[in-house]
Amino acid sequence: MTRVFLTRPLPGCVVAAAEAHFEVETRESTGPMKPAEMRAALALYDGVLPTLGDAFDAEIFGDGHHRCRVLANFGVGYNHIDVAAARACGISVTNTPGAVTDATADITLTLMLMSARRAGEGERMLRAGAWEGWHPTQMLGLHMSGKTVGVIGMGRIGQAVARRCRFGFGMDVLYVSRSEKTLDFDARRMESAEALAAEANFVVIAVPGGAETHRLIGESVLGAMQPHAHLINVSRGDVVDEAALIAALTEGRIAGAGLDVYEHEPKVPDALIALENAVLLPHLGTAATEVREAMGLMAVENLRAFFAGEEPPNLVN
Ligand code: 8YV
Repeated sequence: MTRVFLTRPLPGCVVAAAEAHFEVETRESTGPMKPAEMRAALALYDGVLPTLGDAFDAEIFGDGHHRCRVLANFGVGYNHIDVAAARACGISVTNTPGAVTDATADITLTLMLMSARRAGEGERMLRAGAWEGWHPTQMLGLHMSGKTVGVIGMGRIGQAVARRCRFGFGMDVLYVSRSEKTLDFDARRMESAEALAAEANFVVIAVPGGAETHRLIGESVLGAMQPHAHLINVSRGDVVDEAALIAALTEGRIAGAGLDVYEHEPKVPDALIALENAVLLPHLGTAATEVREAMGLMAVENLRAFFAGEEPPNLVN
């Protein structure tokens, strides 16, 4: 029987779906896999369902002799897996696009509103017993409706964010993307991230992550932003130069940042935590019951198709 390894405890319906097709074993830890665990998983199972944090790099794939034929990633981002090295030893990699789109777009809007309207800062003040009562100039933020959002990376998530901003908040949409997109709403493609940053009230990062987008947002994009503008990142932490962001926030060169991802999760720089104008969420992008179930079922369907000899619907290599 085909043996499949689930690298984290997953929702019951996902485990049941996997058990309908495979002999399933689950790793009980919620933390990232250690190198020895990843090597053992490749050696002992036909299919593995890894997640964010399981760093399947070239060294883990090693000499290329493994029992494992497929890594069905739980999540859309697969920058933790060296897909070329996987391919080189005959291992297919799949992901879960679509399942994560709306939830990630929703958390983006949460961050935009929280940052613009100083929601985290206000809640901290109230809980600290420091609220002295309403007055007309208390804790004023930026009004979001009717403003301009600049989306960097106009894939599924970028488009879902743009649509929410356009139709929910009447915002103008700018974007940068590797290719011109055919969109069902008005949006202006900009020639560079800097040009977008100069005009946007909100700069939203929705690129896929990985080597190509490492430190894409640094001094030059942050420096182009306006002092009232907010930077929002729901992609991968290393897309942003965190030191440059901390400097821009500390010096008031931008108004705020809303982050769901960090370069070295779960470590978040103390300097960032100390800033009142940073909204910091613990990678909650897809953290909703139905979404995690849908992601898991999609990963299991990729495994089922693969072992049935079909092309998995979400093959990335
Ligand atoms: C997931 C994400 O929860 O889908 C992604 O790429 O970043 C997340 O929101 C996480 O990756 C699970 O592996």
